[in-house]
Amino acid sequence: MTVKTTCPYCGVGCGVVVTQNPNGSVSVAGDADHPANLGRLCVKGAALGETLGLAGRLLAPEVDGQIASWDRALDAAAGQLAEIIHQHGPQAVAFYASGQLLTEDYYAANKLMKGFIGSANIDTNSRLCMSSAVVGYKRALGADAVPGNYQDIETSDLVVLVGSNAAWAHPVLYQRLAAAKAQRPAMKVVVIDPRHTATCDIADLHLALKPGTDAGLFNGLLNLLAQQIPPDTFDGQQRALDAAAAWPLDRCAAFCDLPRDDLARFYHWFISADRAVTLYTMGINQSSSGSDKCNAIINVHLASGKFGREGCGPFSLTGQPNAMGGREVGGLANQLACHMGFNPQDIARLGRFWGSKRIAETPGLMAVELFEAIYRGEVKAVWIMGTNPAVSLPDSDRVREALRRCPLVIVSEVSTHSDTLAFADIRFPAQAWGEKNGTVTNSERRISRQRAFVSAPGETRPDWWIVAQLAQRLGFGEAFSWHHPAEVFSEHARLSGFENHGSRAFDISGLASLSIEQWDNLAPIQWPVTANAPRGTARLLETGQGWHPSKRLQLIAVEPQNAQAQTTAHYPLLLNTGRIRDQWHTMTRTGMVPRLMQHQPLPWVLIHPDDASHLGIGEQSLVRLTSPRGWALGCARISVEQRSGELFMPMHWNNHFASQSRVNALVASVIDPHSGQPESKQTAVRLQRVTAPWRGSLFSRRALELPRSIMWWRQAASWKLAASTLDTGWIEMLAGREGWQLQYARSDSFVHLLAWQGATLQLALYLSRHETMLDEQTIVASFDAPVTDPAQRHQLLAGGGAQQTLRGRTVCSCMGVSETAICAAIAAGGDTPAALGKQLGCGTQCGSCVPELRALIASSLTKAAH
Ligand SMILES: Nc1nc2c(c(=O)[nH]1)N[C@H]1C(S)=C(S)[C@@H](COP(=O)(O)OP(=O)(O)OC[C@H]3O[C@@H](n4cnc5c(=O)[nH]c(N)nc54)[C@H](O)[C@@H]3O)O[C@H]1N2
Ligand SMILES: Nc1nc2c(c(=O)[nH]1)N[C@H]1C(S)=C(S)[C@@H](COP(=O)(O)OP(=O)(O)OC[C@H]3O[C@@H](n4cnc5c(=O)[nH]c(N)nc54)[C@H](O)[C@@H]3O)O[C@H]1N2
Ligand code: SF4
Ligand SMILES: [Mo]
Repeated sequence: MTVKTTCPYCGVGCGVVVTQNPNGSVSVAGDADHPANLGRLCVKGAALGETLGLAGRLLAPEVDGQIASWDRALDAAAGQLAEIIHQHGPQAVAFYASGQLLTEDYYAANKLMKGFIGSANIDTNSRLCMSSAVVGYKRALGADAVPGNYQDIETSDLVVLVGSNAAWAHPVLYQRLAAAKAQRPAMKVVVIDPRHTATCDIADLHLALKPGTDAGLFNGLLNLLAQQIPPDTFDGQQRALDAAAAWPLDRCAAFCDLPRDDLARFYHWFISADRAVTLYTMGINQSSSGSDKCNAIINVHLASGKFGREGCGPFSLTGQPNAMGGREVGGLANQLACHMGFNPQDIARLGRFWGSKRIAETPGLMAVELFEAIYRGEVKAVWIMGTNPAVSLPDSDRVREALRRCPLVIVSEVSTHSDTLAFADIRFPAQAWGEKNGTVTNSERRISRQRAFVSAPGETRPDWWIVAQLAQRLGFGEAFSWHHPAEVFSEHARLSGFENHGSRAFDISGLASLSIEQWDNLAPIQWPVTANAPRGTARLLETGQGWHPSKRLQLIAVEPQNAQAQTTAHYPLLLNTGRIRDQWHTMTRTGMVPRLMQHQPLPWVLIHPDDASHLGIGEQSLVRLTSPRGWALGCARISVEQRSGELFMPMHWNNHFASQSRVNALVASVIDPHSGQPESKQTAVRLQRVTAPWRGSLFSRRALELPRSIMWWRQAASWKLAASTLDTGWIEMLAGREGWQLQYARSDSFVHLLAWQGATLQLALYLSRHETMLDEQTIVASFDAPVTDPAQRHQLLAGGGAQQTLRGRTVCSCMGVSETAICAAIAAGGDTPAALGKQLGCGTQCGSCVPELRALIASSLTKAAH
């Protein structure tokens, strides 16, 4: 059986074809007919089949740690919510939702909170992601609407990527861009990022600006464009141009810490290009002045006429698969549904449509404020759906304390590897990708279906159903009496067109009368979808009109601000955070897939060589980062890709995958005043080398609680360990309790230890003061079958098989090709990615390792030249 669905990871929104094989396994391929990816997939998408197992799934409702029936769990949740609302009013409860919910789920949650509970305290992880972009669009265009589409990126003359590492974060879109540039080399690509990232691989120019200074850079460009704009073309024009006039080239170059000539070249390219697209993501949004930065970018596109036509436009890439859908349903605390706002007309309109007199009349608490209010005890109940705030919010130790204090925490989850679940009084098991049915909207406004292709396991239910059941128990049954997600979608579509008449950009009324079958078969389509545009709309702003009452577009005067995080003598380095290629967010879904752990198995900290040598830190040293908020551990990677004085660390590792590598333990909860988005990209920290002479690996049949003296990082079936002293007492105690027999090999400088239950291996520990070679494959395989042969047991104790091979790090996750193999092939004359691909297969599937292949070739050529 073959089903077409949509990838549940990034906002590119790739179409996926899933085939169920007769042996029960599932194979996944890119959908050649889907306009977002035209058949391509990245490694995360390609590995989706490997995430479908039930290990680590939350499968039954729980109340106070006990498994419960749905009725009991829903009754408990509704009863306690109702009690808190009764005693303290609707403002004392909150929902915290996610851009990974489906539109139908999201619509239901937003309707319950804003329409019936009567508080606007529903916010979402999109606050940490897209909220600055939303403010930027609303201020400039009058609506939260991404004007362009993916083809515009391919047909542009100049593509600028600002604060975007698309090669890793939006890989398929990046591959489309790379292919377009290869076909039309005159197209220019500029990357603006303090770090030299994989995205720079195709760049004609990389501007490694000082973090947080992007608004100065774009103000400088607006200043040069000022002459081109006829007077009074835009609202706010004079003020914006006056603000920009203070930013001549020299000041910009100094402010951004960029070579003057490089900056001038970029300005020249932008001004002289007929068509330009600027892609911007978290390096822009996640800032204490992110909204202004978005407008600084939109300003230059409006001022130069590079919008509303092919190959042009400001283009914020959405992060999550349905961040856009969340914005459509009004999932942010400062919006109402379907692009409505907190004005009397919209409030009344929603009341009429929903048949409710309790519509929230004022904006609710935004994510950071919300968890602060929980901490202070003002919000007494929170329902978290599809997000892991104990890991992803800034100042996450304080967030954890807030959750500990909160009288009622309800969590809807699919995975037991979510740190947030530990704080839940009530747990609802949600259906996961492949089990649930609904729609998502990608970065280019394209609505696609996620379709179920396996039956839902255990007691899992769709998120919209859970919300509707709870609403019924709160007494709002009639408004939540849907039987199928298509009914929810249809209601949402009707609302989008309700009394709209072109005043709200988001209008999918053309889809309101789809039957269940038509909804099920819905082909990807870009909103707006209306009677006038029944087949969707590829591009907005083509008439030059926006959605402000005046219909005019607006330039915003921007006063560039520095990041609020400033280094001090005590915290002298600036920490930047973000994504790696093969992991998704807090790892709950990608952390257990061995092939996704191979590219970067440890949370590294990228350090400039000058800083490293100054601090006595070597490659692979264990390092500790400290900020006024907390600390985290990582593994040093020394590289000139990083500016000196700055560091980078991935955001992914949660407490199920590392003892303490949560980057948000360090980040302060500083926010943008307009969007409420945290400054997640800049934190002042101190860096120290950690001395841990004992290093090694642990393999175990089941997850274990390790003692605090051990630092660890989990990699699917194994744990990498580091410790300052040797302690095996905890294993001896465990073995005593479990009745395991222990087998040792040890000296002053190493200990190898196997725990057996009869012939069954339970645990294998290898710790040493020196580098030890382990044959991990053999060790892992030894857990699968009894080991009776004493010689075999001895070999295992020594570290695995007879011929120990060091594969080295995996570079190409799709084809499983290691760095060692690649370097050998380069040494033998394979000097292009294509040649390596032909020989080893690397880089021939999703292509996202090609930048790294090129870097390996370059570095081995340099070595050869010396
Ligand atoms: N592999 C993978 N892909 C993902 C995700 C994932 O978890 N894993 N998550 C998805 C989500 S939700 C999102 S939001 C997107 C995020 O996609 P991106 O925003 O592309 O990813 P990040 O790594 O967070 O940050 C992008 C870049 O911003 C740079 N940066 C930091 N500070 C500044 C600055 O002051 N100015 C500029 N110009 N740049 C700066 C960083 O160095 C980094 O390279 O990725 C999506 N795709
Ligand atoms: N320092 C720093 N912090 C950051 C960022 C950064 O760059 N730097 N990026 C920020 C950004 S852009 C984002 S988007 C956030 C992401 O942060 P989170 O949203 O916290 O990250 P996820 O791991 O995606 O959490 C989603 C959770 O939902 C669960 N889940 C998956 N599918 C379903 C479903 O269908 N239903 C339900 N109920 N649950 C489901 C998953 O198992 C997982 O636990 O992190 C933000 N935090
Ligand atoms: S690019 Fe994004 S949507 Fe496409 S396959 Fe990769 S993670 Fe999925
Ligand atoms: Mo995001």
